[in-house]
Amino acid sequence: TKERIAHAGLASRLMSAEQAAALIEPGMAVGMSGFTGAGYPKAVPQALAARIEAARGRGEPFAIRILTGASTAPELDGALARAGGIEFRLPYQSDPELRGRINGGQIEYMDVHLGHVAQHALFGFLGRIDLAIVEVTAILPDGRLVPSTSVGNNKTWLDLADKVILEVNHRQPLGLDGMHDIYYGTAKPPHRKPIPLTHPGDRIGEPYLKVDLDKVVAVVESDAPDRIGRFAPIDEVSRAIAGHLVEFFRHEIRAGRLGERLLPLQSGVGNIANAVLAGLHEGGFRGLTAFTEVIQDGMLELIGNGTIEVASATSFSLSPEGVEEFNRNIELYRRKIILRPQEISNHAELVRRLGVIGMNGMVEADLYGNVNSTHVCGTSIINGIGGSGDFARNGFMSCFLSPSTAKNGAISAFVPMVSHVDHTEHDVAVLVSEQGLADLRGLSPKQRARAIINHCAHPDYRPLLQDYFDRAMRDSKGRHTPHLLAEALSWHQRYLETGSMKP
Ligand code: 0RQ
Repeated sequence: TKERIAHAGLASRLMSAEQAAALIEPGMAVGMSGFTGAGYPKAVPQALAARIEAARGRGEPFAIRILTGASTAPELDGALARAGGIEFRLPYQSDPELRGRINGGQIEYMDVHLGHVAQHALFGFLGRIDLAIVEVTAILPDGRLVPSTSVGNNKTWLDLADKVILEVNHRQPLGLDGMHDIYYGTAKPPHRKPIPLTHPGDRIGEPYLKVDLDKVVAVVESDAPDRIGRFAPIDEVSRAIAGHLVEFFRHEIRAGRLGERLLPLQSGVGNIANAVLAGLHEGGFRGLTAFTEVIQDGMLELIGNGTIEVASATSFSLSPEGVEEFNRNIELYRRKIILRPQEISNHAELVRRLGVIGMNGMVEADLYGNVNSTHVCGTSIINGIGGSGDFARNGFMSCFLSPSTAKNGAISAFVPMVSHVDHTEHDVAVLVSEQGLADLRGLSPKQRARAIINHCAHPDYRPLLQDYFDRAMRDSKGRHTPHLLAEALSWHQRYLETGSMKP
């Protein structure tokens, strides 16, 4: 305990998770640590869920507002959603219990660009923040905090919250000390200055988080691993998508639009992102950089084998094997990985300056290149927009990737009109499915439609899309972005009614 909590004043505020949870009141807005299942508080939220369940048992309503970095885990989102303890939640989430209640209409959920959360909190757009609950690796003798496996919005929650609860997790390796770069130079307009970062490997801040010690009302110890999931082995479809993208990068190098080392890469979450990273190694790329949000297993491998020289992110999302590998070679990874606040990892200014190549998954795209990253049939959210919009709008080039069909072919990922828009046609440069790649740069809407039908759509749906497009060209009032409005969402309606988009 002395090694992890070296500040005497804070050590004197040590208490149990139950005692700390008793400090939380109904209706509070609580900023919590956590990003893609890493670095979230593990003890206090569960104790709070028990307290909420007991209150509800007595017929007393008890729910709070929860703001995080991104997705957390069953011990936080899952436990509190199940207890009925969440009245409002932002931003990205991925817990099945929470998702079910959001889509059931019981929980208000606000989906926000991950790069916007900290500044919207600072501007006062999100209201008052009563409490921060932040996991840390250790507390130094002077009270500064060694961050955990994610940084997320922790700096902002610690700065803005009235009170702070710190969870010191003994399971997080002390070797994390020195891996973080916390930039304290962000301000409110009109007092902003350029952010002095010109390379993904630059360090522009300090390794530790700061907190006003008078605000810390509790220090709690925990000893539990992050939520760790397994990645599916790379299948044929993911391999094909990765193959098309790598071939496209080679083509761009030959055309002189990209150099041999490409530009800093951002890659999203999930199996396809992992496959693309593996594809880059097999494609012979070396000395690349990443300016991204999440370090997955694939990224560790690329750092290990020299494909990636340096990676900037805000969080880890590793499998059990990934965690073992990380702990085994933490000295190497500390030199190659920099974890930053998400307001920096996803900052429009930096993504644009560095010329980041964005590569993200999507739910569906339409004929004209609008992309839906979040909703099934326009009404049920999957996870949230995450950082995809920060990179799509501001990057050098934005690529969206998806198998051409979902649910065993019952759903086409390429539809006449998307049922929800996250990324407009203006923010989408390249679409990739296992069928091929549509390069939409410099094309008008009708030219984009032809490229998407011919290169991305599944052969089962290609004639249907072509037929829709031909009839829209004939019957649409306007011929700039031709549509048959009464029919544009009929594929989704058919899926809801019959279980398939096929007629
Ligand atoms: O559901 O498992 O129940 O079958 O969506 O789809 O194909 O496994 O793909 O894991 O890459 O996720 C868009 C969700 C894709 C993800 C999304 C169903 C499909 C399956 C998952 P099942 P896959 P992926 C940086 C960037 C937004 C955030 C982001 C995502 C499930 O990429 O959340 O980009 N992106 N962040 O069956 C109905 C369709 C569907 C569909 C797929 N057209 N209709 N269901 N599915 N397409 C990281 C962060 O920001 C943190």
